Amino acid sequence: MTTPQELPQMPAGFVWGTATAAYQIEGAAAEDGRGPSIWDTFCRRPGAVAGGASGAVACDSYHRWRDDVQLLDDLGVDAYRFSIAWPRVLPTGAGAVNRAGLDYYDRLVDGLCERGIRPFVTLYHWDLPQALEDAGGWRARDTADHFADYAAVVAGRLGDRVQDWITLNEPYCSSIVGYAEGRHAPGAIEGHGALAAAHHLLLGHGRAVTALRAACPGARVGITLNLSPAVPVSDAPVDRAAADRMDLLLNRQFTDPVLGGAYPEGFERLYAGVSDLSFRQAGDLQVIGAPLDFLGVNYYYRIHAADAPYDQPDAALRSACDIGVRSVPRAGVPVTALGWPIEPHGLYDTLTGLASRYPDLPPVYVTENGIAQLTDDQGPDPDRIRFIAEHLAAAARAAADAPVDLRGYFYWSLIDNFEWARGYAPRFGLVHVDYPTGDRTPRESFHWLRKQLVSRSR
Ligand code: GBH
Repeated sequence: MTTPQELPQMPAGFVWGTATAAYQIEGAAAEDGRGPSIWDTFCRRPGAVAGGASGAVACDSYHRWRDDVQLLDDLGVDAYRFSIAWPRVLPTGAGAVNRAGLDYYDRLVDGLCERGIRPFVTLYHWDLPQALEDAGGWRARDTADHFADYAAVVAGRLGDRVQDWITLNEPYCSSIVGYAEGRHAPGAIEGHGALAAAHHLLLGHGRAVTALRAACPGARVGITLNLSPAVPVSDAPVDRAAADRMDLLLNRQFTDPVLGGAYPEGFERLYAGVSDLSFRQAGDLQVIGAPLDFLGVNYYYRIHAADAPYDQPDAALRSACDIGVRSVPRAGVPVTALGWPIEPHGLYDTLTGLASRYPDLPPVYVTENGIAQLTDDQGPDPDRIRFIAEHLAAAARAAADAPVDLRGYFYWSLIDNFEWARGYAPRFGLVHVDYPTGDRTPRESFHWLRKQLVSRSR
């Protein structure tokens, strides 16, 4: 039976959408001149991805994008957030443009516009061209310049129809998970390199903001950050301090430079010995802190943080994620099939917290929020319906209680897809995808959301 949840009334003009990312849905990894990305390489590393899976075929959206557009139209959303694969546009990351790669996004954007669906384009959702990684990847300052050049190329082609641009998706993941935890591509475990990567990602973001505005007058430019409130597991001062370190690593390391033009207080202390921070240059923070048209927030869960011994007591050998904190399960908190705590109030705290920390907070979109199931079925998904309704309600409360100009919500994801290191088992979709046929079947949550959306006009 359907759970009777309903969505809260949102202000006129509120944007309803769904989100995906290139490597997770497109497939066609070697087609029409696409170059290899760090994820193609990482997926070949034994043990890196569950079941030895890769995005080589994924949902085959490169060929089946019309099906995706049809689903969006059926669902009745206002907008679709998708990402562009940098190695389709510039196979080696810089230099010659691959027209055929751009043509794909051109067709997709036309398809969306024909149905009145507003494209929100993410320029970087983790798929760095392998050739740039071979030259140092995000550890190298040049990569920030190449990123801005790539942004200009894309905006030059799509900027007549795309106004809403997201430079980066979750630079935390690209830097810390990719270069410090090693659980994402390129799979490095470093201190200095990971912090340099984070800085160069932000620098690339700032340079791309300028490039996008130059190539596309009228562009609205933002960045998407994954934010998770870090709460201490106890009142003990050591746990409070641990939660604060986690908040710094996960949230403030990114929000303070982007929204406040400064690195957070305590940053140098936290990484003393891990990195000399020599990658920072005068003027960088002005570039990184360029005023934005909006902030994208991806919210999935809260972190329950406990003090823990460092994995590597010698600071010089520590990776950038080794900050003496463990994320621990909390008794009584319901979790998703992936074990992620379900705490809609964490979205409330995230949004109200942004408003109180940043007086000039730009308009905000929730650019991702979603729940996975591990079962491969098309049956009823009441947990997903409840998850969406409760998170929307929390977001609406935050917008009512705090000066947060909340403009929209994108559910992750439209369709089941390649869930990075976890392969294809976690399914986040409103729509079930059958592998390997690629057949798409809307779930009950899709029909529920559709019913909620038809009642309001576009
Ligand atoms: C988003 O990241 C991504 O933007 C999107 O591509 C992805 O499909 C979606 O989430 C769902 O995961 O595996 O338990 O060790 C969200 C931030 C940070 C959440 C890394 C998962 C690893 C937790 N992610 N984190 S776990």
